[in-house]
Amino acid sequence: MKKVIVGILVAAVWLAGVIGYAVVASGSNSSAHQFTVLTVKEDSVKDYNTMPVFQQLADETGIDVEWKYNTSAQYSNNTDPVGIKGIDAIYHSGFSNLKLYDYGRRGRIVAIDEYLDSMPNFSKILSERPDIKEALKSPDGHIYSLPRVEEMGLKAYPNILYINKAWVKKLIDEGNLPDGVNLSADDLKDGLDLSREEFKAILQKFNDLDMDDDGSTTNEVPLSFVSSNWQGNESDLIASFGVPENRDHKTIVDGKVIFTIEMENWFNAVRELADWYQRGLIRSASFTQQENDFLARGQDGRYGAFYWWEKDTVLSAEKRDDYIIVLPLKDNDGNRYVGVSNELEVEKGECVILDSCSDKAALLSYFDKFFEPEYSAQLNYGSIKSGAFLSEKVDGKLIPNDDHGVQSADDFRMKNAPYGVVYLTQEVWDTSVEMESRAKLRVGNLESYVKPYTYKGATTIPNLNYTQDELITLNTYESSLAKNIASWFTGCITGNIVPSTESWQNLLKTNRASIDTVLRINQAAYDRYIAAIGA
Ligand SMILES: [Ca+2]
Repeated sequence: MKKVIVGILVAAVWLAGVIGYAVVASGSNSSAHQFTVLTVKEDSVKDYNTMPVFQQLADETGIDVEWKYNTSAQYSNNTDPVGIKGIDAIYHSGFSNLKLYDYGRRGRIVAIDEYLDSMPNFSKILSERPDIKEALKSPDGHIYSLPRVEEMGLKAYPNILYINKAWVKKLIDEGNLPDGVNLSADDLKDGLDLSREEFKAILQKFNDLDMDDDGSTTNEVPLSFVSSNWQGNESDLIASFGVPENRDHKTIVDGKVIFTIEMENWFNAVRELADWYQRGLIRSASFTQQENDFLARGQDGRYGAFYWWEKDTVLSAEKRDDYIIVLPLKDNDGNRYVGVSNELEVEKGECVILDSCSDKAALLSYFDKFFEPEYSAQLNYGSIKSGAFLSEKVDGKLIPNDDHGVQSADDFRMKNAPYGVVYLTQEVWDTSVEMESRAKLRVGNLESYVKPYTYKGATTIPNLNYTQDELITLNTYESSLAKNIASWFTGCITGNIVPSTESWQNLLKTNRASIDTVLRINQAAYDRYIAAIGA
């Protein structure tokens, strides 16, 4: 008996030792491999700390990250987020080129290129993609942030024109088509071919008649968009005048950086849109509303036509079939044009590591996993375990699950996907992750109805790598120039400024120094970029 008790005691002491050791081991482990990361997140998005994708990352890497949150409003109120105590990194930092460089050269954020030994995935990307490497460099040649790369070939073309087919059908049926417009019911399918003049005449009917038969002719919105928004803006309506327009009014044509506002056709477009506004075809709401207002107002099929990427988010389920895609509007010579946006598929300031981080290599080895297809997919769409993808792969590819019951695919994704640092390229779509069906639909629509009409020689301005002086100069000129253009543009269309040639010339004259300086710096940086990537 005594022996047994001694045995138990020995075992207990031994066990206590093991447990004690284990506690100490995991304790020291966690002090080395536990990090706190601040992320910018709205309350509607789920807690990252309980998301399965982050649990999977913790299991695989042995690195434990505790996520802390700022809403975007809180975050933007903080003028020095890098100074926040007790954090090792900032996710969704959104730092501009100038901010990255400023923090980087003062040693407050980490030069990530010095830790590539701990980052096999990121190293591979930099060696395979010189354009991405070039895009990420700061003026001193260092890389101070981790990027988001999502390549679908979509972002350069953020506007598709949709028209209310049911209303056009009603015009046909009731003999109310405008003079000179010849359409039959058979024409009313995706790819409707209209000149800008025909489109304008149809919008006039939408404005004048009671299209929805509710007894009022005042509640129809002939054409809607979200002015200067990144998608669904008025740029391609202006492009129809033969202008490579985008919301920055700045693009590259045949290797030359230009401002569209200097083109006579741009001024002609502004003058014509002022007329559309006077006639009630476009309304003041298009210049004041935000995305959410625009989407809410479109649900019941009140828009005669609108610009957006896809119609499903704009319309309630029962109204979607009422709308079809219109080809880019023909000008008087029968030509069609669309511009290319400067929305980039490589976004720079997604994540920065603070100098105060105690084990930079370990934290960067954790973030390096984000670039792997299976993690990138889950970060971008939601965790496999929460149902963002089907449980079985097909031909080695993750298959998105589009069915979330009563919840829309958009809603599900907004709540379940942290976004941020991802690497999703054509190779990934080909081999590892099936593109969402709505993304495939967008790609197909753009290929068929938009891209073939790109203004000749127009290309997106890539992520340019500026010198310190250039960054400071751009910072001085760019935002005031953008404000001046926007207020003149909106003022002319909405009737607060008379869109005379003199007024336009005066806009160019008063902003001449800014225009020339911005163009000169952009061109120099673009020329260096082309030389660096060997294009
Ligand atoms: Ca009505």
